[in-house]
Amino acid sequence: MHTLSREEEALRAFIGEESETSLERLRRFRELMVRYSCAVREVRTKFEVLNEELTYRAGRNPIESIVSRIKEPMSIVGKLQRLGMPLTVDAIAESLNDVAGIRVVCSFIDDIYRVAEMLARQDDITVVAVKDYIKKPKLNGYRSYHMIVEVPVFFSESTQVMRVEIQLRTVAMDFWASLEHSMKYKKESADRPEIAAELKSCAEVIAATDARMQNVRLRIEALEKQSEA
Ligand code: 0O2
Repeated sequence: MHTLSREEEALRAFIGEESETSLERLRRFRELMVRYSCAVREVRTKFEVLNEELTYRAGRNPIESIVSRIKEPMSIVGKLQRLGMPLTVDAIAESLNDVAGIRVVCSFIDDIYRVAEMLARQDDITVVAVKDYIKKPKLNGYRSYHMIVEVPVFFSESTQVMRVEIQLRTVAMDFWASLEHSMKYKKESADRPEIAAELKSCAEVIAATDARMQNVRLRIEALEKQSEA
């Protein structure tokens, strides 16, 4: 018996009964995903360009790594259902901000604000929302700088403005968030107060270390300037 893959299951939720209309919906779904994929590539390139230029100018790279992804069809279905939205292609484009996602891992906290500001200043970027979980961490200790941006993508016959979710964090914040996510995923025991408290305490140690590492870098830079003068 053919078992449905996660993508097939999700697509089936979208297309329902087989009919011409369903095929048209499937085509529009695939086209939308292509558009998100191109939008992600554009924003990713913008960060790569900034990183290359800043590395050349300052002699050190502010960005350690960039990862991008398009949300899995099953996760799209799950999120639309959670939001009580209809399972339609239009609902995806109108209601979801995180179908296209980019994670930018920076060396230091000030690098995050610097590259975020440089991106926001670009003519074709519109910042739709910002959540600063570095200045205001989540109760569980999560820290990151989140932006939702709109970027125009130029296709053969039209220009489409697409939304992309960007998460900027330091290497240390990324270490915490990745492990916290993998340990908590679908495990109810991970919500126990003593485990939550331990994770929060780790996040605070990491945040303090981030601040100290930045301070060390600033002191080294100041000493270098002094010796050049
Ligand atoms: P996944 O699997 O990483 O994609 P919204 O996206 O606006 O509907 P929300 O919660 O208001 O929902 O958005 P927010 O706060 O900007 O968080 C969006 C993403 O940030 C999450 O996506 C996670 O990737 C990350 N994130 C937020 N809070 C935490 C946290 O406490 N721990 C970790 N490890 N990551 C977090 P998803 O879709 O929830 O998950």
